[in-house]
Amino acid sequence: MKKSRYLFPQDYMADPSAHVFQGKIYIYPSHDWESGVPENDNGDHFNMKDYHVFSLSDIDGEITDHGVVLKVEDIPWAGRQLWDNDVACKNGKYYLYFSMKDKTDIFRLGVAVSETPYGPFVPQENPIKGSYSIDPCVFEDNGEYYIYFGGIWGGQLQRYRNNKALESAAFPGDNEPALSAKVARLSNNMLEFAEEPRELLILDKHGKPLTQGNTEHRFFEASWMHKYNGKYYFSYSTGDTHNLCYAIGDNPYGPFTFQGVILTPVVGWTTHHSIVEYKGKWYLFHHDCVPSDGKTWLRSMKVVELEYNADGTIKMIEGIEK
Ligand code: FUB
Repeated sequence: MKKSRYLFPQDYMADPSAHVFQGKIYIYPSHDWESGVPENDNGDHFNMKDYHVFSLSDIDGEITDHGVVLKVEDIPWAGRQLWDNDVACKNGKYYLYFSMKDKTDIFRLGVAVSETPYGPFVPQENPIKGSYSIDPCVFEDNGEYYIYFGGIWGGQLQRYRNNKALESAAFPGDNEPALSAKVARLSNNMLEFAEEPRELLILDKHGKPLTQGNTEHRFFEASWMHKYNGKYYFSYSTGDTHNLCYAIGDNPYGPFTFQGVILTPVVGWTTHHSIVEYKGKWYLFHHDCVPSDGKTWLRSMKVVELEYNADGTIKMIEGIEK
């Protein structure tokens, strides 16, 4: 396996969502910076204020920084903290889905639209109706588009059940089914949920839902979906245990059966990724905090080749290379 490489050593970028558009890889990261906000369990120190777009036409080649494509101050409903984003293309238009706190400090999902994959992106007046929590990922399958989202702790998912806000945040007991990501089909115009978000079920090998106490494997944040040999691979971060894990299903809604770890913990608290095929090879885009000497809020994006075993399982990658 080839070593990973840092993609943009000039600045701190995290949560890279990579897609192939118009024959190139486009990367949509979060843009970390030193805002001075103290570190806490809510993730207030991840106080990002804009997004850049990057592209590559050769995986080992030079990266192009397309500059700032969306800023907090341009978003009418903005409070603070532009967290992870993702982009989908439909009928020649590009839709950027992002997570941000509104003016009442509640995370919502927003959409911004562009004529090109490299922006600038024009935000909608309001967040997606009925949206909550963080980390949107959009996946196209047979002409339908599905949005995956959610994140616990600072991502606020524990404040909801069945898409309704609770009186107060609550986690399931350790032996109860874990809180998990949500999935919804998008409307034809890509700007709304076409249906109530559904629970994304991750089952163990015996068909039982992963439990909240199974912290090494249960969902925390950072949803990603890709398809390989006709199967649907849902991957995610386990947050406080710092693994990237995956589960396989037969359709975009699941259920998904847990398979294992894709990436062992990296230097830094968060781990977040995307998986994409380019010119016949598969790649894992992710981040770590090696260049900032472990500052969790100053992350650097990387890429490494991802390989499959003959049975479709993914070969585990070491987060800290020897
Ligand atoms: O970048 C801010 C947050 O950190 C993301 O939304 C999470 O997935 C974690 O990577």
